[in-house]
Amino acid sequence: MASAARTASRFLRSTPATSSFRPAARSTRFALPTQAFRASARRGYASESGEAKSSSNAFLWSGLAAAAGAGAYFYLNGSDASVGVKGVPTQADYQKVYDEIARRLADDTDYDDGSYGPVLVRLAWHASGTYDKETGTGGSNGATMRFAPESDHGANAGLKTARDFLEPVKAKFPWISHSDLWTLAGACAIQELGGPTVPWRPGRQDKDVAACTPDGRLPDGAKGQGHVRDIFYRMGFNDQEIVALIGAHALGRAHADRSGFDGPWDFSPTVFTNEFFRLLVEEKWQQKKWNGPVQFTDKSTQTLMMLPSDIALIKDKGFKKHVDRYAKDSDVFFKEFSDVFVKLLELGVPFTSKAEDRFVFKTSE
Ligand code: ZEM
Repeated sequence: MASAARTASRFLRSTPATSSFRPAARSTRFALPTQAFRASARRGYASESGEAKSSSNAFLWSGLAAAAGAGAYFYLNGSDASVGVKGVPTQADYQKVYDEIARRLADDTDYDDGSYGPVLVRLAWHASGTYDKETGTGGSNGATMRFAPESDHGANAGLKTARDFLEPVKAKFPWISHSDLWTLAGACAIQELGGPTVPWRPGRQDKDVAACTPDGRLPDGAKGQGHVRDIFYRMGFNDQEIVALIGAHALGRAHADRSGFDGPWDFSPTVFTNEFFRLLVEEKWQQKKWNGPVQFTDKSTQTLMMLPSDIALIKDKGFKKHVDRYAKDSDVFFKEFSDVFVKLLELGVPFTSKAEDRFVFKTSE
C-alpha cells in the first residue's frame, strides 16, 4: 500500500495542476484511489478490523486493563520473555509497533480525508516542538501533552483524536513509553503516506504533569516570518530546516473547530508530496472572504488554503529560495525533510544509543 501511495505521489508530481483535481466538497476523499487500494490490499487483516471500530468503552477498558496488567507484570518481573533480549526491546519489537500503527491506519479510513496519518504527524510535531534549546526543557521526551494544562493549549486542539487513536497500540505494547510511541507514530505516518523513510531511535521516558511546558511555545499560523523564526530558532533550527519542516503541510487540513482555519493545503492531503511548495509558488493566493481568521485561498479553485505563516515563506527572501528548491525537486525535499524531521523528533532526548544505531523501519507493502 505504501507503494500505492508512492505511485500516487509520483503521479501527482508529474502531473500539472489542473482544475480536474478540484475537490468537490469537504467530505471528498481526495486520495480515494489510494485509500481504496489500501483497504483491499489489507484484506488479510480484516478479522481484526472490527476491533477498533467497536471501540466501545468496553474495548477501551479492556485495553486499559491489559495495559495495567502488563505494566504490573513488567514491574514485578523486571523483564518479559516476549520482548527483546533480557527485556530490552529490539528493532524487531519496534517494527511490530510500527506494523500495528500502519495496520490501524490502513483499516480505519473513516476519518477526515481517509487517514489518521496527518493528525499523527501533527501530534509528533507538537510533542517535540515545545523544545527550548536554552533551558533544555520541552521536546518529545515526557509526552506531557497527556495532561492538562498542555493538552488544553490552543495549539493542541484536536490532538486528542491522535492520542486516542494510539491508545490501543499502547495497550498492546505496554513496554513502549507514550513519548516513544507518539514519535514512532509520526515517523510511521510519514512513511505510510508515501514520504521518505524517517530513521528513529527509542529512549524517551514519560514524565509527569510537573514537566508540562508553558503555553505559547508552538507557532501561531496567523503570524508572519518574524514570529516563525523566533519560534523555530528557539528549537535550534535554521531557515532551510524551517522551510523543509513546514512542507509537512502537504498533509491534512485545518479544521474550523480546532484552529479556526479551514481547508486542505493541496488536493492530495493523505499523500506526502512537495505539492505544498509547488502550489505556493505556482498558484495565485488571495485573501479568503469569509467570517473567519485571515487565511489565503488559491485563485483558480478557491478550495485550497494557506495560513499567513505559510505565505510568509514566499514573502521572505531567505525562506523563498528553499521553497523554490523544494517546489522544483521532490527528491531534494524528501531528503531534507527526513533529516530535519528526525532532528525534530529527537530534540532534548537524552539518548544512550548512537545516532548511527537509528532504526529504519520497513514500510508496509
Ligand atoms: Zn502545522 N498546522 N503548523 N505543521 N500541521 C496545522 C495542521 C497541520 C502551523 C499551524 O498553525 C497549523 C508544522 C508547522 C506549522 C501539520 C504538521 C506540521 C493547522 C491546522 C495549523 C493552524 C490545525 C487544525 O485546525 O486541525 C504553523 C503556524 C506552523 C509553523 C509556522 C510543522 C513543522 C509540521 C510537521 C513537521 C500537519 C500534518 C497538519 C494537519 C493536521 C490534520 O489534522 O490534518
